[in-house]
Amino acid sequence: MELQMWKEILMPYDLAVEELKVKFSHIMKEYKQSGGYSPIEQVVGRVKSISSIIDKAQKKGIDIDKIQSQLEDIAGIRLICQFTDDIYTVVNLIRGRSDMRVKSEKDYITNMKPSGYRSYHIIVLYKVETVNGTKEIPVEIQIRTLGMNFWAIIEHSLQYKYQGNIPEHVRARLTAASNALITLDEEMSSIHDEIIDAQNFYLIKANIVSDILGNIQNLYKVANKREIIKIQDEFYELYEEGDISKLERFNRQLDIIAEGYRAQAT
Ligand code: 0O2
Repeated sequence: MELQMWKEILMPYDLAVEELKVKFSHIMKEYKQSGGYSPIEQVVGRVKSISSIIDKAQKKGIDIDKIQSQLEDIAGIRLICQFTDDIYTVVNLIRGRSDMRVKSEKDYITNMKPSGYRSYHIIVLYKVETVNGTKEIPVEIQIRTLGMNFWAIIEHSLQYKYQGNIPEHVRARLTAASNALITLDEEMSSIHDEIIDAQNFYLIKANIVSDILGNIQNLYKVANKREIIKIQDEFYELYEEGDISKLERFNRQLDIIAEGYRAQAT
């Protein structure tokens, strides 16, 4: 097949990946903006390279003309989560969406692969609008924790280095690493609530600080310089102290001061 032909075939896959990256990133943003914790930590996506498509088609005995109907991971999205439980939250989120249809699911977390690979795979059918009309594209969504992702990336590189024949002693160490990561994921899940509290604390503080800085910036336009400098110094002191309730109280006072200036102006 000519390069131009490949490019045309892969175009809607590229569109599907780009659109889904935006959509999943937006889910993260929505959770974080409402001051909450996002079950998705990171979103990545890719269209399989032409050489990987040819390799995989050959390995699976798929005719090149049939790759579009028989290869389901040409378009791939990877969603990275902090905790194993988050993976199932994300799976439910995907199942409930109206813009993609779940075709199949594989739970390699409950049923780990013999290699030690763990991840949750969902094939969804996703519609894109191209200049040649609507196309329904299969997209493989891999959902894993940071630990599972770390292991898969390392193992993938070793597969590549040893051309699929990883020596037994390396394989044994990979299995040990996979077991260690299972323990790590379980350990992290057991302090799940504490970690989320810490992250929420950080987010709340960041939101208050951003509000305070906005208020100070607005006061610059209306208040006198000496008052602003006093407010700023007070803010730096409170920031160093790091007490959220004091910062909240300070922000409320700034709101009242700003309100007073607005009232004066009208
Ligand atoms: P790439 O380069 O990541 O795209 P098969 O591929 O024949 O095993 P199937 O049904 O096509 O079977 O897919 P499967 O096994 O559900 O998942 C395919 C993808 O999952 C792989 O794509 C990898 O990304 C990942 N994967 C599956 N098993 C392993 C594993 O043991 N180690 C690692 N590191 N990744 C795995 P590709 O096309 O193989 O590779």
